[in-house]
Formats: sequence, structure tokens, C-alpha cells
Amino acid sequence: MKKRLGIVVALLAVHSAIAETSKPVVVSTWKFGLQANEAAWAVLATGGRALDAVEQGVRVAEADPNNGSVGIGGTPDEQGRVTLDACIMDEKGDCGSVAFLQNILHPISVARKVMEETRHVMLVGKGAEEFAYEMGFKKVDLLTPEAKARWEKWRAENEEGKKQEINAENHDTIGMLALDKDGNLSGACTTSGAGFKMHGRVGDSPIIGAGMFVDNEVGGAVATGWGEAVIRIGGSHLVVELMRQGHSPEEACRLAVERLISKNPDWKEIQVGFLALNKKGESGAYCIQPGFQYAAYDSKNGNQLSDGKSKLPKKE
Ligand code: SD4
Repeated sequence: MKKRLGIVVALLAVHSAIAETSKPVVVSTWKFGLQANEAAWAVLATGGRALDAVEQGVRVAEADPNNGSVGIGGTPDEQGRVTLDACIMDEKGDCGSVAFLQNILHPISVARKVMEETRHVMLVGKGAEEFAYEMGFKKVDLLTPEAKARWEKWRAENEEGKKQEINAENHDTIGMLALDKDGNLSGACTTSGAGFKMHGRVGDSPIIGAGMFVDNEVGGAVATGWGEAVIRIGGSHLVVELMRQGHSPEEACRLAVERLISKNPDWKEIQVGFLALNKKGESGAYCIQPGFQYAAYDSKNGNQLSDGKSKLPKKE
């Protein structure tokens, strides 16, 4: 009897050791997350901090002019101006955010400066831009010829004042979560927001608890898609609280999508996806429409792209 008990205890110990082993790890939204993960992994694999990893990771997407939803090359608003939203959060619950920021290549790094150099969490618009210059950031024209051409085409095809709805084609925010070798979590989220949005519109991405949230005791979550619907349910915070209740990352994301569906009668017309990472290094995602992908990088599996499960089936 004693021997059998000993075996059971030993097996449990092995099981929990396996469950605890997935670190460091980094996950991020969409296919371009693969490239961003490489930069984050360079930080994590050399023993770096999750906070530095997520900042370096999402900067790759911000600097990529071919990414039409983040940083330079991002799709402009109704007036043809590129306005950016970003936020960052670390293992201590410290966080920083910028919204409606123009002319700055790396809003995530400005958000980090807000976190580290001010007594505030969020700066917006001109105030955020002036703060960025004070911190040494340079003025950059973010409207690429390709993005300008998209805007001109949109303007020609849409009567003035017609609302732009988000769909599977016009959103691609990068949200990233990392767990470092010390077991600390951080998250970052950065976007040019919904394409052809109203001038001045701010989505979920820079809002701590909506577009991204991290609790070092539990895990982190990021959101992508129609920000208004994410804000309504405090999406990323909700996912983290569901994980706190014992749900796996994928199940927590699914339950948050179900909550969102229950509050948004137009849910079939929009896309929202959540991606979560827990303290054990387990990740999962769930979305409304099929097609949401996320990239996960750890030492065992390398850098891999996975499909998030979806509420609606693939269209034939
Ligand atoms: C927003 N959530 O501004 C962002 C847009 C987006 O994937 O995710 N795209 O509403």
C-alpha cells in the first residue's frame, strides 16, 4: 500500500513538473506574429524579461510597412490620417498606454515610457505625441503610398459618412503575451485600429483590461477584432478572470466570446478573437469567425502557427 502511494506521489510530481515546464514562451496574434515572436524569443532565450520581449516583439509589426493594421502602413481613418493605439503591462501590474497617437513609429515604446516615466497610465492625441517628442521619438510620416491608395479607393466607393464595418479583411492588431524564465508575465498590444474609423475613434487595443490584460498570478489575454464589442465586455480582463476560476486558456477565450455574443446582437457580422497564456505557459485562442491564427514559440515546439477555434464554421 505504502509503495503504491509512493508511486502515485512520484507520478503526481512528474505530472506537475511537466505542467510547469513551458517557459519561456511567447504567443502573438495573426500570421505576422511568427516574425514578431522571433524578436521576442531573442530576448527570452537569453534570459531576458517578458516585458522587454513583448516590446521588442511587437515593434517588428509596427515597423513593417506591409502590415496594414499596425504602425507605419496602417490603414488610415476617414480623414486619411493614421492614428495609433497601444498598451503594455508587466508582472507587477504596472501599465502604460497611448491612444489616437499620430506621427510616431513605435507607439508601444511610447506606452512603455508613459508607464515608466510618468505617474499616469494613459496619454492620448496631441499630448501623447508631444510627450513622445520629449522622450526623444522622431516625427515619421506613417501614411505609405499603398495605405493612401486604399483610403482613396475606399473614399471613392463609399458615400461620405457611411460607417465602415470591421470584417475579416480590415483588422489585424498584434497582441503579444510572454512568460519569461523567471515565470513572469507581460503583454503588449498595438494597432492602427479599425480601418477608416471616425477621426478620434479609439478602440479596445490601448485600453488595459479590454485589448490586453495581465495578472502575474494567473495569466494574460489579448483581443483582436471589432474593438467596440471587446470594450463592452471588458474582454481581456474577463478572459484572465475566467482562467483564475480554473478554465484553460482556450476555454476562457471561448466563454468570453460567448459573453460577447450575448451582448452584441450583430455578432455574426463582426470578428473578435481572444488569445490567452496562463502561468504554466499553456496558451489557447477562440474567435467568432474562422480564420483567426496565432503564433506560439517555446523551446520544445519552436515557432508555430495555429488556427484559433471559432464559433462560426468555415464558409464553404
Ligand atoms: C480596434 N481591435 O481598433 C482593434 C482593431 C483590430 O484586429 O483588432 N484589429 O478595434
